[in-house]
Amino acid sequence: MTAYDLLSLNVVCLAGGVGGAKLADGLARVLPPENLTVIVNTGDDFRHLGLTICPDLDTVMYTLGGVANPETGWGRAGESWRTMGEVGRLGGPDWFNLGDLDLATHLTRTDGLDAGETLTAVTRRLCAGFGISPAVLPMSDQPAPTLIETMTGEILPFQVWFVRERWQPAVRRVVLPEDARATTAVIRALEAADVVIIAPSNPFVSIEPILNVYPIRALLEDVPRAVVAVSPIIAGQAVKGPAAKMMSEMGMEPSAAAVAACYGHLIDGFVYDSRDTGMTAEDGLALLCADTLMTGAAERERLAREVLAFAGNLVG
Ligand code: FO1
Repeated sequence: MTAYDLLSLNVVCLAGGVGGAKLADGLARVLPPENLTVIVNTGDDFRHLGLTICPDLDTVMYTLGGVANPETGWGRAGESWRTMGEVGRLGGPDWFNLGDLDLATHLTRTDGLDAGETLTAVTRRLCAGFGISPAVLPMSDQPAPTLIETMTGEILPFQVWFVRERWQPAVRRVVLPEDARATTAVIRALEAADVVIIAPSNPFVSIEPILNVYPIRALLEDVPRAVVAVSPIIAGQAVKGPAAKMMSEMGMEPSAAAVAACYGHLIDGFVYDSRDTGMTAEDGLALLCADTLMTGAAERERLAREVLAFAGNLVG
């Protein structure tokens, strides 16, 4: 495929938090906006201080909008914390940090949802406010909360485990809802996709919650679409967050090869990092070795181009 042909591919990116947002941003720098849809995990969403918080949608939105906090990856750049400070002083729950600018997003979203808008519609409106052109879609319009079962048998809401407990309680399994349904927008985007890119997000708490939403997994299994995943594990370690720790706790070796095995026959191609060695092709899985550490905008764009060229060759 020529570089020109690659730009005419319809691309869907499945994304969780920071890693997903970075690759989505790289893709947005390369593709015409009408050819890119980002489907985002909403399993992390929760109600807090009376507000609906959608951390992964916001991380993707702030990153594509160029307003993300570069140090944390989540939240807004140039943030102030006066409201949160006062919540803490008044004895309110201050374990989940909501900055003053970030609060504007949660207030606007919650107000829209309370007025009967869908999450898809309110996300479109928020994206317009941040000048974002590609479609950013929540995986579902209904709540589809991810739960964490710890080794002690305790079941924790995702953000309680992730932020309040700093992902320290060892994980026995991730519990996903059985009745989650995709939106019409998500189904249409996947039906029209030539290529689906699974971003370097946590396979268990970012990507699996998306695949678990009916009928997303079945749509990915449809042969004409090429499905390519990018490893979030480099040399046995997660670039960010608990993926490697979870793999060890759930009885897997923390490695790029184990991530590829988790996705199994769902993927046609797998991108692993150049710092990894010993990855060998199995069962006809195509492999690409690339520098996957997206340290800046130029690296995001370069990785996006390499992944697109790789995926373009796999389109059936
Ligand atoms: N992550 C943290 O580790 N600590 C926080 O206080 C925190 C606040 C927060 C506020 C808004 C938001 O959109 C995300 C926030 N995150 C925070 C990140 C977040 O909850 C996780 O990184 C994701 O859910 C995992 O992808």
